[in-house]
Amino acid sequence: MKKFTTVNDIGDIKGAVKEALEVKANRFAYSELGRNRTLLMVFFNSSLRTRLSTQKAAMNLGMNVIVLDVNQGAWKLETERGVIMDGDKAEHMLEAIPVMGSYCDIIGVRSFARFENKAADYNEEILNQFIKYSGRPVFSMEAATRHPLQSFADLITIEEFKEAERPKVVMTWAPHPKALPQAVPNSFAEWMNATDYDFVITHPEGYELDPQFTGKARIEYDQAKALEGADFVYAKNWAAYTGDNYGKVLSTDRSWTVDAEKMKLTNNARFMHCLPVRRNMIVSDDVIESERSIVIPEAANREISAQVVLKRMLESL
Ligand code: AN0
Ligand code: CP
Repeated sequence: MKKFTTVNDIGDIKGAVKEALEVKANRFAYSELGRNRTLLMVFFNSSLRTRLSTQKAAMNLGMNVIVLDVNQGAWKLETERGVIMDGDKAEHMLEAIPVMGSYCDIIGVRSFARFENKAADYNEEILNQFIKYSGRPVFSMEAATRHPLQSFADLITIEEFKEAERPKVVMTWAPHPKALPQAVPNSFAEWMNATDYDFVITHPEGYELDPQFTGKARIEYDQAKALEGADFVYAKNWAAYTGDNYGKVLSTDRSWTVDAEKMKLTNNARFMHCLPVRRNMIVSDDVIESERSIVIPEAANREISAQVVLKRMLESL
């Protein structure tokens, strides 16, 4: 595998889950595969889970790991070509990226949507420059439009916890005080559409996502109706995508918060969230603490999804 940025890069999804469960059962089976290989993780944004789980996955494979927090101690990077660099940015990405590539074998990049320019975000301009100029296999650690390591971990988690062969999975928008990217919901939708699950998305009007991700999913504006009979409730906030509202917070309506009353509408559903989560905005304390909440095993599976991706990349070096 030379690139991991979308569900398409993982190939057969059933095979990927099978490989993930094998890795999980024996996570040190390939501890020689990464010997003398170096992973560089480049963060333009904060992280807890991605940083720790991806580093752990690399260590399980015997790799060395370097982490660069671009905003803490690195030179400020110019991303636009043709700019007269007389401002505060000391270095251009066009030099920085191949230099980074020269110190490693595989690169992971976290670069969120900036909400300044919709086309730049949705063209994945930062991530694509890494793919083009680093000379290394590149994987997304959440880019502007997708978070595939998260969605892969979510899929593994659903496969582990599902009781029905074809579960009903409901992704619900929930309120949050700040504008958050669409990467997690886009990506989750893209991965759920690659399964045969009954997949429903619910959100207030104005929060429609890009149809290239929602695809064949059923969209239901009535949250209570959407939650009826759900086996999994996947909560997430995102900022508006459509038109001039791109990147805006249109609502912080707490009637969309997932609480115990909402969960009663479901088929005793499991509660999921990618974390970090704001309690009593996205989800009530009692729901996230309930025995139906699987947010911790979901986060733990981030190590597994990362290890499958790194293993496949190492195998193709
Ligand atoms: C990010 C987001 O919503 O994309 C990261 C989630 C994994 N969340 C925040 O910035 C709070
Ligand atoms: N879920 C997730 O990607 O978390 P971090 O932002 O902490 O990495």
